[in-house]
Amino acid sequence: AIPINTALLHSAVRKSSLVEQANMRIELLPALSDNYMYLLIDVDSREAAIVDPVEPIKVVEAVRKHGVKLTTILTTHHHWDHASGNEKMVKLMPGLRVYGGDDRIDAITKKVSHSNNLKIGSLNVKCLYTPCHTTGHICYYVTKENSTEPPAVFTGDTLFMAGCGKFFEGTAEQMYKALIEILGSLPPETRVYCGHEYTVSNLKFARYVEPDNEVIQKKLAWAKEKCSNGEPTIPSTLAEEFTFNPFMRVKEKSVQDHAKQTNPVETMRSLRKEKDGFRVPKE
Ligand SMILES: N[C@@H](CCC(=O)N[C@@H](CS)C(=O)NCC(=O)O)C(=O)O
Ligand SMILES: [Zn+2]
Repeated sequence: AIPINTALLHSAVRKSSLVEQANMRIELLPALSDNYMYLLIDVDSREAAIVDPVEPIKVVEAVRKHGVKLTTILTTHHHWDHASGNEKMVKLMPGLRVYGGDDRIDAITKKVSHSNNLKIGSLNVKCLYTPCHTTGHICYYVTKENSTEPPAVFTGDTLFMAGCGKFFEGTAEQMYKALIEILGSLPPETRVYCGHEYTVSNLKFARYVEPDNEVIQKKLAWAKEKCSNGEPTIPSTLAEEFTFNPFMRVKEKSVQDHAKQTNPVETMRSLRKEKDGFRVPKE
């Protein structure tokens, strides 16, 4: 949780960015100090959805700028830095459908569960139930039929670029299932849009876990450069995550050796515990 006053200061200097893929357009909208909201647009129908609209005014501006019809809120989980904008969003744009996997989500109109499908224009959205950070966490996997472009997945606070969410309401078994079995079996080219800009601090932990992994060193230098320009490091791809994210690499010997474990789930448990107490170095 981030205090409101510093939050507003930070997001004023963080730039938005637009990614076009598969007749879907995704605008990254920085919010609070390090959150992301994502405007997902179906180019064919000009229908749009917003993921975790914690700053509704910014969403309204983006919707106007693109000239699209916002029909849907996709909520990843009930925490205030993701869901507390829902009520105001619905007041500003009456009639919005509000999806989520938890009764604690403000203004929810439709509770979803694993493998539920919904449509944003011609885009298919599949709900992936990934409890652990919270018991009702949902990731949203977006595809477009007959498209050669990669799909997208909105991972909230389950999978971060180079990291994962804290296990507030779940276990290492659940995070293993979420990261390795559910998200990890999506197509490797799938673009990953996560809930926070934590990439630099996550990669510093990754470097501590695997000091000899050169991919981590390179990605960290790249991410620092991006952040110093106020630019997002998002999206990554699932294929990339398997090369530098320690929580996605719990089957790798180097990561297991660091954790002094031989079992992937125990490695997951040990890494999370270690990261909870990790002091991120300045450099
Ligand atoms: N370590 C976070 C502190 C804030 C925090 O605890 N964030 C939650 C999500 S709202 C989390 O799950 N963080 C993952 C982590 O610290 O590894 C940061 O880099 O600012
Ligand atoms: Zn969060």
